[in-house]
Amino acid sequence: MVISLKMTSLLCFKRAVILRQKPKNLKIITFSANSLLYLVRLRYNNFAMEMQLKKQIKTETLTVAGKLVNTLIELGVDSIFGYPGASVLSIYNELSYTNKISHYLVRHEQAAVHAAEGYARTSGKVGVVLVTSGPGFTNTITGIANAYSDSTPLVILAGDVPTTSKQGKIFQNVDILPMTKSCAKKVYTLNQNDDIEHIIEEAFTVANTGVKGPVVIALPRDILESEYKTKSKNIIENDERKKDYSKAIEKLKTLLSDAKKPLILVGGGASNASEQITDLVKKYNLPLVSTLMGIGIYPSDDELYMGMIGINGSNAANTILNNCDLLISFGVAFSDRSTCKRANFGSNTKIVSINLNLISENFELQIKADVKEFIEQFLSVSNEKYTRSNWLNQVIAIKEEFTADDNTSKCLHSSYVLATLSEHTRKYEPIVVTDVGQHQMLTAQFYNFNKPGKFITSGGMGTMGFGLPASIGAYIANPDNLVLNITGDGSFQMNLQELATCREHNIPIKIIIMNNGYLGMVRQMQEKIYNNRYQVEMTNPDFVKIAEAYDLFAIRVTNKDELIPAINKAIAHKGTAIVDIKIDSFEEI
Ligand SMILES: Cc1ncc(C[n+]2csc(CCOP(=O)(O)OP(=O)(O)O)c2C)c(N)n1
Ligand SMILES: [Mg+2]
Repeated sequence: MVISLKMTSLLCFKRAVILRQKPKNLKIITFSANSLLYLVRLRYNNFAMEMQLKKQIKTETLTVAGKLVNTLIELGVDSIFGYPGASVLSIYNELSYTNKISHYLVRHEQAAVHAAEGYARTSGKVGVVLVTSGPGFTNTITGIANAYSDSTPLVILAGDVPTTSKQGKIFQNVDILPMTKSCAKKVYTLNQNDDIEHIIEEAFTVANTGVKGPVVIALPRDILESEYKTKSKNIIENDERKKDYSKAIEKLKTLLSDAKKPLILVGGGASNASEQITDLVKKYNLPLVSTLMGIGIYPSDDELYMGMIGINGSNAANTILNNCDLLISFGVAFSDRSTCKRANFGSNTKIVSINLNLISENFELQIKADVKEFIEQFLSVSNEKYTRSNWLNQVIAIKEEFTADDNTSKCLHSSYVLATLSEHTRKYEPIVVTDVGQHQMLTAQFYNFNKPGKFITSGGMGTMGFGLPASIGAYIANPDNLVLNITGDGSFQMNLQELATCREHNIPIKIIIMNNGYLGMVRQMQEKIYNNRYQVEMTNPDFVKIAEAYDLFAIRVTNKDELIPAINKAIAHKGTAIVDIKIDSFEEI
């Protein structure tokens, strides 16, 4: 090859060195000794500059960004879900010096928040998100609102433009505080006089105590890059005193002994009290129903479990709910999705609510309490044994009457697919993460959950696209547990770019696409309410080919015979696997 070096080719080569790629038009290069020397110097200078910069940042001063990362390490943070940009590069730089925190680079900031939610909800720890200012931050808002609705503890570290350039039209500048105030538990803006250590510690406490939720910290770039100096501490004291519920307990005991048809209702706010609720149900022989967020708190395959209530609940559970005379609810928000028309809800029933929040003055009894603490006290002072065989026989008959049986159908129905999947995977006790739509409600009804923390779904917001990233987070928090993402063809396409994150970090989740070719939940509503006028049929891509493009394993299922072999292959596969299941397009919940 003839090599010659002219000024144009030199510039071209210089750019290539910087970009670390071979320029396409550089076939012949002429050179002289001087030019070669220039090239060598250029490379050396770049390298030396990089090294000097690294040294300066690391050794000379502890920056606020450095203190931030140290504080995260002290708090036991092991995983961060993020996406970088200029405002937060000082934090990324600090992260590069520690192996105590793994950073998971997602492909969209909304997914970072959902991944952190999946992590938090399956670990009991606070999920941590790191994003840059402007669009990086605005992309997180759906996720933050989702975490707020479902009381998920998160800390979102959001880069912000320098304090000196807050005024005027500044690149990637948005006003984080007003944008997030209504959908976060608390929002901080780091000021020059604040101590980052105290802010971070406080944010973690706020996120993970009482009604949990997402906390946002806006981090101006200039403060992050400045030298760290300790400031005075502003401690939040937690009231650790144990509460005395004896009066409320006496009232509840009277209501219970007067009731002929008592029923327990559990919601997401009771997720820490699975054991206590089970003890209570067994001791008092009470039937139990659940909201969407309460699924798994009480074992689904126990005979006293009557199913999920609400607009998308089972007929059996809703019928039993309408027939009870005393409803004792634990950690239930009484949202419109579970109570249908809230104004009339329970008009013939006495309602008791035990929750961290007060719900309604119309209830017979409201006890503001931590569910676990309350039931422990209740059980410690009650020795009665109840039978109530009439009421129990009645509810068991209602449950049997409504039990679906579609084993005879040739076409693949979701109920059959999900019941088969449940039966076939129960030995793994998987974490099941759903998306939003018919498949979500059918999973809640037909997959059996026998332990808390195994059913992860977007309840309060119903955010399509939650499932795949939340599954990634759930796996990272539980690497020894099988994680299934049961999704719809619509929802999957809302965040499918995260397949790249799966490939990169070799996340062995199993993605089950309930592919009905429709935004099924919307089709069902448009059929019923708008006389079949719908626009929600989808020309979907070939999901198996999509998987191939990401270098992932995928398999398609079109009939019953293929179902179990496909599930087996997906589980046996070491990495991410997609099972694309063609199901009936016109199912109803
Ligand atoms: C981000 C977002 N956009 C729109 C909706 C409204 N919505 C609720 S369910 C649904 C259809 C979901 O379709 P798919 O994921 O295919 O599930 P299917 O109902 O077919 O099982 C839509 C559009 C939503 N919940 N979230
Ligand atoms: Mg669909």
